[in-house]
Amino acid sequence: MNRIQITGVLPALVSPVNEDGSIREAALRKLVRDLARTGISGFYLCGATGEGIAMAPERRMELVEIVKDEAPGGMKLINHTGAADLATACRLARHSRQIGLDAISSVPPFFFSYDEKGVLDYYRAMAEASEGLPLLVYASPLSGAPLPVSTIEKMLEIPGFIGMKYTNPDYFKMSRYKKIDGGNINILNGPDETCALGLLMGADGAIGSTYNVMPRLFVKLFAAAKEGRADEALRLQMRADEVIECMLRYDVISCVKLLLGDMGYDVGEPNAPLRRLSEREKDAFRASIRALDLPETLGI
Ligand code: MN9
Repeated sequence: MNRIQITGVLPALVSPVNEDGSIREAALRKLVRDLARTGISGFYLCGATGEGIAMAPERRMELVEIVKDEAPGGMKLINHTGAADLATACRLARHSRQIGLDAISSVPPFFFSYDEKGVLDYYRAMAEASEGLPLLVYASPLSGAPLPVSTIEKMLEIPGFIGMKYTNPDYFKMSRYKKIDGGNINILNGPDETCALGLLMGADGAIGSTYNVMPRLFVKLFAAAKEGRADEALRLQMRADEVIECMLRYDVISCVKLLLGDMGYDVGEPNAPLRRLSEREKDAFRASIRALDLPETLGI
């Protein structure tokens, strides 16, 4: 089985929501439609940037159904189906199969400290519920359970397991994961700040929050890295990092949502109680972006 099924640039799509958590359908549809024209290869839904863990399962299902309906054929749709309770995770995985999404993904089980058997049982149950949809483990500092190479090797037995979304700037460690099964493991870079490094060190593609607002820059960066133009990839990375540095001073999800709002996508604020910017912070953030004077960096 060829596990390298997802390549290119995939925005970790923001979830446009109202105060009561309901989906802003028109904004979502417009965002998906426009981003799909920028050269990206798909979307990662309901992950950290997509606030899935902070949303009710029904809302998550509604959101992915709308995206499935709006996204042009050929866009890879990966659904983060992780939840603190296995029944919800399996329900979301089953739903992903039913509506024809391309892959599922999850952080390892969290809150309690699970042992390796617990971690493997969690992913196996989700894989079974999805009837073997391609499965990406989300290795993120946001989640507890450790994932040594030896645990990931055991996942090769799980039907559908293809690889990892790796959100960690330790690229030596990433390169050790990429050696599994002779390189037949799909690794997607997580940290946008170091996307070029991830791609140069062997990642097959990249998933990230800031690709919602800089899709074209990262599509160019991906091509440069994979065509051996490392200097060009690094030049683009440095440009993006000026923007990302401003976001990291505040909060990435809120800043991405704010920029999208300013671009005409009425995506609203993050779900409560996630961090929100005060009006002062919003103005200060906008001013810091304007001061960069980097034309053609931001934009869909
Ligand atoms: O993996 C995102 N990571 C988290 C995706 O949300 C934890 C990244 O895209 C970061 O938001 C980004 C900024 O730090 O690299």
